[in-house]
Amino acid sequence: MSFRKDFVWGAATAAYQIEGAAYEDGRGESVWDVHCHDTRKNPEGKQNILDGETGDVSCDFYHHYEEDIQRMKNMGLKAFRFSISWSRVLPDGTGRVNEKGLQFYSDLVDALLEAEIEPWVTLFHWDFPQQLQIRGGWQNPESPEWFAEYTKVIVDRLSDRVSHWMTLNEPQCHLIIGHVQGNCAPKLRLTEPEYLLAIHNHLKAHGRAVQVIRKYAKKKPEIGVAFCFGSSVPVSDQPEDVKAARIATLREDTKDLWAVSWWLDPVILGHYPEKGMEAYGENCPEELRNPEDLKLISEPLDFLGINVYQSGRVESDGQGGYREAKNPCGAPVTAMKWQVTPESLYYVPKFLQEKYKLPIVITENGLSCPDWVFLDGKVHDPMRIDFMHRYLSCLKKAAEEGTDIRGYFAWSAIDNMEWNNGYTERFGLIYVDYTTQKRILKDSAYWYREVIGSNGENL
Ligand code: GCO
Repeated sequence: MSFRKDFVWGAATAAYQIEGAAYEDGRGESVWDVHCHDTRKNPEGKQNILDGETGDVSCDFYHHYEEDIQRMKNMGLKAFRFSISWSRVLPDGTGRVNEKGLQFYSDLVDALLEAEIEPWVTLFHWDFPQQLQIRGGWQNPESPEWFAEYTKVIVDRLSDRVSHWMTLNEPQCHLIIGHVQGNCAPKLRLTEPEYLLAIHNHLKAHGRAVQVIRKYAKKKPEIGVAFCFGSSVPVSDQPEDVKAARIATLREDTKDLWAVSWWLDPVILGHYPEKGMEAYGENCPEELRNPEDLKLISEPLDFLGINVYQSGRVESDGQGGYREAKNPCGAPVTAMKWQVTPESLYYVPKFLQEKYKLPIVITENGLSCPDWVFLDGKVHDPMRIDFMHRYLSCLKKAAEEGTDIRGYFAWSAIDNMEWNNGYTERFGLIYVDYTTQKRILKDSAYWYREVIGSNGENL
């Protein structure tokens, strides 16, 4: 037995990381354009983006999408997850629609369908319109309606052909790294309770987008979110260690906003974690207990998307709880020094489905490798093949044991701009020479084609 017959085999990208054409055809600036072009050094003497790079050109997907889709077809992809640049379609964030921007996404969807690749659309992948940021961004109570207006424009134009939607990508990263730690766009360092209110508005925006899609979609929609969060795997498959990893992954009694409960509990269960809110004491805004807000935030979903790359290792503390376990000396890590923990794709979907009861889609999984073009003109990436083989084997085991897993999207379809790391990290199944914009399918792309062709039987 393997994956379901209708298992979705895909690869994922995001608008700001791949499109380029940042100042072309009427696109408005996003907070990431501003972030990249702000070359002031921080107190540690570092610029925002490594090597002072920007997403102005990137891998120029905006002009290469037709040939790239042919490469994805050659790779055997069944689905392509991409995000829409809000400010390309609504340059000011609301009001005026940029027809050229909207036409680009309509043409992209047509080209995907022509290639028999299912479009999976992420409405928001961090590139918030700058004109809305200067109006307060997610701190502005109007922001959910801004997002609803944008969603309506997209649904009206694309929902006759698009039926798979993710409202947000990794709200945790966008809000925590971008609004609390101040390391990513829009580089805010909000304090309590401001950042909790920004999170609340962001999740209300998600709820409004779900309502708009449900009401106006021309094709029956499947709606989800692509979440990331801190997760844990057990050092052994002993029941007490597995229990420890489950508790560590599903933490509910913490202020730590990386805890999955701060995001999935309101969105799926209709309430924030009570003990987590208590940990904020009087700094926890009353809005987080507002029944109408929580009803909006928890509009029913069809699937739970999770971006899973690595997990912490935990063991039983011998008293029914958990303690962090030390990573084995010399344990394998990726080029970005992320731990290689294939068992994440066995345990994390399992733990989450036990609690949240939704079908699971792995909306991102992959690794950065120091890829280059070999003398034979090919890009050999055995580490990526081994990584994906291990992770997919664990996912397959979870599926065979009854976890309802609907699909897997490799991150990423194509080498792209890794946010503050610029172009130094290569996650793609397709290699990009950024000087010539030449593309080369890596060995892993051909390996993935075999996996897709056998629906995972050959894992
Ligand atoms: C994320 C984002 C992607 C990243 C990828 C590698 O998960 O952080 O969705 O945009 O590029 O995960 O870090």
